[in-house]
Amino acid sequence: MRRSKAVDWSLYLVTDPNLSQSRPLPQTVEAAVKGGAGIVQYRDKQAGTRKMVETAAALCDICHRLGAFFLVNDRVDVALAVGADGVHVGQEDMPAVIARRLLGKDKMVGVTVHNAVEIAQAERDGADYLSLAPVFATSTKPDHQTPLGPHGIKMLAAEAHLPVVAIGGINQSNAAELIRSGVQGVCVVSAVLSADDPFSAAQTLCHVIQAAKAERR
Ligand code: TZP
Ligand code: MG
Repeated sequence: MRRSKAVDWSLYLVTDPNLSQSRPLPQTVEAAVKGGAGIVQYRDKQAGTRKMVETAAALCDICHRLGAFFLVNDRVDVALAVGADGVHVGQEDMPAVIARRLLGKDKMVGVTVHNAVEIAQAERDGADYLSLAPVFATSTKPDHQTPLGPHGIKMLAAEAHLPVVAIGGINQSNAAELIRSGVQGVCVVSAVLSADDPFSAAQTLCHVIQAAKAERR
């Protein structure tokens, strides 16, 4: 993948249409990026295509204006329509190898993985990064798989040859432990979207993550 700047995986925000505390999503995303989120993934399993394109265009504009990467969950068509930096796909979404073919080599393709077999497959399929999920049980995604726990994350992160992030139940009190287990960054939904102050929530998470990374060096 060709990119004009390096990706800082440290804090990766995933959106959810049911969180965000009745604030407009673009406002929350802007606050989170200003607080330090370097990547935003627009994820909405309920909206129609028209609404997705409108929301994605607004979020993409905010992210690019503020220097963050912008990805769309699953929907290659929506990502292409708004000039997103790429897509993130799960094991039941568009196969990564097809997403790669449709998007070309210059866009980012991320894949959610739960085990070593899926890691190897995603790497063969041309993924740019992997998301290990879930670390902990979370009500944000009620149909999640069995939690891997920090130890499982450590084992799987060691298998990967690509940048790895972790997702599921991560917040200010456990982010450092995840970074110490070898992932490049953490993905959060509720810890930032549902916070009273998403800017401060993102900023505090970034501080915790940077301190854990400094310890690792
Ligand atoms: N994939 C695995 S867990 C999850 C997704 C999208 C949701 C994580 O949400 P939260 O609120 O950060 O636990
Ligand atoms: Mg998906």
